[in-house]
Amino acid sequence: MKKIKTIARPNIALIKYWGKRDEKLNLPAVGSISITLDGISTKTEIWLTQDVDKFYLNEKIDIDEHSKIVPFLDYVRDFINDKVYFEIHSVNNFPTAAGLASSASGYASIAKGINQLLNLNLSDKELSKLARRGSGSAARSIFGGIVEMHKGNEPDGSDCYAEQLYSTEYFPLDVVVVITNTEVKKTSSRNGMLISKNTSPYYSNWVNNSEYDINAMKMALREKDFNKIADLSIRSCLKMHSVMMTSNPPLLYWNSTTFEIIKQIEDLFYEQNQPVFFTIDAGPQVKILTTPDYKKHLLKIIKKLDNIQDYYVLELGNGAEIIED
Ligand code: 2P0
Repeated sequence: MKKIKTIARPNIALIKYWGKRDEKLNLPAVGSISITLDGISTKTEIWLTQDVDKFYLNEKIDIDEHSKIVPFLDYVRDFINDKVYFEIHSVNNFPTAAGLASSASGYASIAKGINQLLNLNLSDKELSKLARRGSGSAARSIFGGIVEMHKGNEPDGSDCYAEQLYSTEYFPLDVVVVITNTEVKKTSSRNGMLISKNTSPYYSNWVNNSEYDINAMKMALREKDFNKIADLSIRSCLKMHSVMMTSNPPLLYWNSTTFEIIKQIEDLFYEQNQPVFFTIDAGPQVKILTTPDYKKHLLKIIKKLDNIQDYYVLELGNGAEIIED
């Protein structure tokens, strides 16, 4: 029996994705720019089985996860026009509640595995479109280093895909993920995006401004301008959270520790001109980015923080890969 093993890593967006232009095809309303991480990953084993899909996350059947993956596998069956079924075992080497999108590394590793298992010979661009069907952010985890997700304009999503802007070596960044709370979030990103689209008075501005943010970040990256990268990242994050907070019901993902850390990092960057910035996703964890030179100093600051539960020190990583036996 042919069995494929793959690995993919989570990513963190510097220019954020929040909102869809098409829920059914999972097409984002805005483009995004992310970095793929190293040090944490999802490993997936996948093979063909009979009559019914089986999905194990961390060696357990999870009803919620199973109900999310079956529509994705239905799409694969439509795509290849063949009634094949899959047994999939995905294992994360990081806690699911850590605020690091496990769906990104999960679906990227599964898409990579399906491509190999069924000899589809998809290019990475097509692979990112396939991964996007599982989770928007998964399209970005197909690639390593610094990645752009194109929102595209075509109704069928043919121009909606991710691509690598720069490899892992281009711009050395270190990432410290600070865990402030490990409870599962009340509102998933998928539901939250729909609530924001339908109710936030700021949503249309968020969508209309996104192209400017993408282009400004691409220029900052081209110029390797840390301060511009930092400022654009912080403001994209805060704009996204403004949309979340002004949704109805409000999507308040932060806690008081999240806010305390933001204040400290904001002060370090904007007042003390230190090379450090933050970004936050749909949860209370704070991702702090810095240069290799400043990392040691940053870790000293983090160790002094009250009320944090844990932290991970990570770097930029590669895209989805086949693991050879
Ligand atoms: C991002 N997030 O750009 C943003 C920031 C969360 C906040 O991409 O519905 O799990 O599967 O496409 O990919 C999380 O969204 O959502 C996400 P779906 P996904 O990283």
